[in-house]
Amino acid sequence: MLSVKIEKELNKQLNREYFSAYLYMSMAAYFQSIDLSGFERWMQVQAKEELSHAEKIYNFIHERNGKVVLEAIEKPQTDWESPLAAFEDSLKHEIFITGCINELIKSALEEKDNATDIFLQWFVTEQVEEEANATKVIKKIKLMKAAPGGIFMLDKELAERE
Ligand code: OFO
Repeated sequence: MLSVKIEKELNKQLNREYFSAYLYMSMAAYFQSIDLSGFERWMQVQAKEELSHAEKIYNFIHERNGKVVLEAIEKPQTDWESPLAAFEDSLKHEIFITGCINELIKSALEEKDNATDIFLQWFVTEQVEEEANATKVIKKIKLMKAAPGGIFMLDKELAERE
């Protein structure tokens, strides 16, 4: 059974995961608007991953006899000055999410809620991958800055994300 505090914090994290999906769909729409369909595809796949994160938390709250409470999802930013700026924001967001997961684990340990602690370990590993994925694209954008046409090659590569 979840404590009131952990139930509340898990619901907050649930909202953040839905916001993450919303943010990445907004980035996808930005890439669509500048005709970079590979970048758009990458962000759409990312948004779907975020929905799967939300689903995991949604199910866990119920499994632990808690109540899922959906709050309003904040409006995400809608434009970026460049593909690099969008990916830098995505990395910043992932670092923020990593911090939230760490805080949640701290609370779970304070409440002696081992089940929540163990559940959240999956997210700890996932966040390493999420930060690495954004970092990889940022590095590539920076590397190809001097190469004309490089952005289109990267667009092709990002289109292949499953
Ligand atoms: Fe991007 O990992 Fe969930 O929010």
